[in-house]
This record gives sequence, structure tokens and C-alpha cells, in this order.
Amino acid sequence: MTISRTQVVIVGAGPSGLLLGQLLHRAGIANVIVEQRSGDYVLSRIRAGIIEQICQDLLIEAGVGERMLAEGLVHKGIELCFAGQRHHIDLHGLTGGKTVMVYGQTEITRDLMDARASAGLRTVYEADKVAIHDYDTSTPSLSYHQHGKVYTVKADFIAGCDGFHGVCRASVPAAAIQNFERVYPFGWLGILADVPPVSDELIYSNHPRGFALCSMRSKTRVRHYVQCSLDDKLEDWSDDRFWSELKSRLDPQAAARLHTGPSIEKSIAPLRSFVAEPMRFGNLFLAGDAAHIVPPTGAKGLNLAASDVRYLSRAFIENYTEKSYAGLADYSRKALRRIWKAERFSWYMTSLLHRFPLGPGDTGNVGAKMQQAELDYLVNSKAAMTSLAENYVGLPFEE
Ligand code: RFL
Ligand code: PHB
Repeated sequence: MTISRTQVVIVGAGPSGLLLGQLLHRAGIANVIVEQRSGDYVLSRIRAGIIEQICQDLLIEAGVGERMLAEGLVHKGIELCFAGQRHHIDLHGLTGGKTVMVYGQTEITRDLMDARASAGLRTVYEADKVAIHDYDTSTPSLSYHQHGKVYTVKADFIAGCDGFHGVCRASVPAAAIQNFERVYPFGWLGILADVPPVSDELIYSNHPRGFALCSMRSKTRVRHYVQCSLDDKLEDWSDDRFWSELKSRLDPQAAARLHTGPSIEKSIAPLRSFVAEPMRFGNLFLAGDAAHIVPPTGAKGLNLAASDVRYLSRAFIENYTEKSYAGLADYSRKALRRIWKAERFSWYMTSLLHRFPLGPGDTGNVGAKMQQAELDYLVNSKAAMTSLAENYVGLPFEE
């Protein structure tokens, strides 16, 4: 067995783990990241595309903002499409000048990986049988297998940044953790294609055939989604079927402007709301998807991961520079306060825009009628639009 030592051992090299590692490194805190997959596999996962100002600021603080600032697209608004018409939501005007940015999770991950490699920091990819030990003592450690050998990393703290299916949350006894979960009765089918976007802004569409979203990664690459059944298989969805379904869920003008082309990626994702409480267990701290999942309709998953990492990195830095455990002790409460607000907003956007099966006791599609009334109210009420806008661009931090 090979034993090494670091200050913080980070489980998972997704955006949470890589960003935490980079911020700690810049503060002089040694860390090692242990990831079960290969770097190429991590980069091949197509996920989020919209980042809030606070996430941009954190990437800049981590020293990896350069390419984002050069290549990211600043968006000042979004469009809501329903009853055959699009309505502009002026995020910028309604929030006193705030915006969001289109910059893919893949690009953020690549920038963070490059920064980590050039700083010569240790990342173990393709680690097998990752396990955490003694996390509720002052001598926590992590072990993994690689090429037939067993390795142990001893640390002061363990950061569980290992996503929804990771090992960290699963290692906590059931009695110490409470899970809150809602699984939605549909999924999202997403495709990536090299064609120009339909509009300069994202289009979120509520349609009798189901939800649709026209997003983008650049001026020449789009990411589009349609609500699909949880039973659907990728083989059921040829590119032609996807494009014609998407077209049918847009207003006539957007439909006429829809550029089609071969997909370069296609995947189906289930939608769930999930929170595990608390997020600290002794010297184990959960961050990002390891602790919570939002349905993607509010574009909050990656942003929440960044927000956890902001709180957690500051608490680690306070611990090492001021010898104070206060920030770490308060991490879970602070993070959860912001998480539940993003959970609420993501649930609200999901409820507003998707077709749901009729509820028990419904006569006629009451839910669809409520959505129409809410959308009509929304686009005619500055108060309602402001509420949507301030949540979409990201709520402030508790300092
Ligand atoms: P990640 O990105 O899941 O990274 C966790 C990493 O941990 C590794 N891991 C392990 N490593 C070592 N040992 C183990 N036992 C391990 N188990 C797992 C994994 O291989 C992985 O590399 O979590 P992180 O870093 O917290 O980042 C969170 C974001 O990735 C996530 O919130 C968003 O991508 C969510 N999400 C979306 N968010 C949006 O805002 N917009 C979207 O369009 C959007 N699309 C998505 C998504 C999430 C998806 N998932 C999780 C199914 C689409 C999908 C398909
Ligand atoms: C994306 O571009 O993948 C995206 C954008 C906005 C969302 C969800 C996903 O709400």
C-alpha cells in the first residue's frame, strides 16, 4: 500500500471538484483530486450551458476566466413562448443590469483541467474502488485501487464533489442524513448540432405537445431540448423526428428560422429535485450534485455547484489562515439556504413550462389552464417578471 498526505482530498473531477481544487491551490492549500473516470470521459459529458455572474466571478477569481471572457456570449434576456407567441424577459433591465453568460460546462471543465495540469497539481483519474474512511475523526483518509495497487491519501478534510451517484453521500449512515426527492414524470431529450441559433436569446416554450428549449453553445452551435417520455429510448428519436417535434413546439416565426442539421450528441436526462441534509458530516463536506439535484429548467445545476464551492473554499481558507472552524461548521446551513431557493425556482420553472399528466380528481387539463393564466400574468406584470429575472440571473450570497 502506498500512503500519501495532503490537506484536502477532493473526490470527483467534475466542475465542483476542479473549481474547489483551483481555489484552494491559489490560497496555498494543498489538495489531491481522485476521480473514477478518465479525463476524456469527464469532458465528453454535455451538460449545462448558462452561467450566472457569480459563477463567472468565481472562475475569474480562480484564474481561469480568460477564455470564458473572450468566447462566452453575454445574454441580457430570455424569451418565453406560449400560445403561438414569444415574449421577451428583459433580465438586464429588470435586475439593475445583471446578465447571464452562455459558456458550456465542457469548456469550464477543460479550462480548469488545463490550469490544474499547468500548476502541476495531482489529479488521479481512473481510480477504482474509491472509499472514504474515518471522516468523522481528525484523521480522515481516502483509498483507491489502480493498476492492481492500493493507495491511501491521508488528509485533514474530505470534499465530496462526486456527483449524484458518488461514494461520499452513500458512505454516510442513513440515520445521519435526510433526503428530499421528487422525480418528475418526464425527461429531456437534448441534441447538440452545428447550426446557427434560432434567436439571439434562449427560447423556453410551453406547448400542448410538451416543453421545448432552444439554447446554444456559440453562434454556430446549438443545444436544443424537447420534453419526452421517461420510456423513450434514443433509438426512437432520429434527428428528423427531433427537428420536426421541436419545430412543432415553437411559434411560427421561430419555426421558420429553425436551422436543422445532423446531431453531434444526443442524450435523454431524467428530471428530479433532490436535496440531502446536512452537507457536513464531521470532516466530510458535500458540494454540488453530490448533495442536490435540480431539474435543468432554471439553468441552476452548475451554478449551485459553484455557489457551494464558493462557501466551502472560503471556509477552508478561513480554517487554515485563521485557525477557525466557524465557517466550516456553518457551511451546511449557509449553502442549504441558497440551495432551497434555487430548488424552488427550478421547480417553479419546471411546473410552469411542462405538460404534466392529469392529476387524480382533475376534469379537463386544469394544470395547463393554470399555466396559461400564470404565463399571461407573468408577461404583463413587471413584479412577476422581476421575480423571475432576479432568480434566473442568480440570487445574492449570504456573506
Ligand atoms: P458532476 O459533474 O456529476 O461530477 C462528479 C464527478 O465525480 C465523479 N465520481 C467519482 N469519483 C471518484 N469516486 C467515485 N466513487 C465517484 N463517483 C462519481 C464523476 O465521474 C464525476 O466526474 O458533479 P459536480 O461537479 O457537482 O457538477 C454539477 C454539474 O455537473 C451539474 O449540476 C449540471 O451539469 C446539471 N445539469 C445541468 N445543469 C444545468 O444548469 N443545465 C443543464 O443543461 C444541465 N444538463 C445536467 C444536465 C446534469 C446531467 N446529469 C447529472 C445526468 C444534463 C445531465 C445529463
Ligand atoms: C443548456 O444550454 O444546456 C441549457 C440552457 C438553459 C437551461 C438548461 C440547459 O435552462
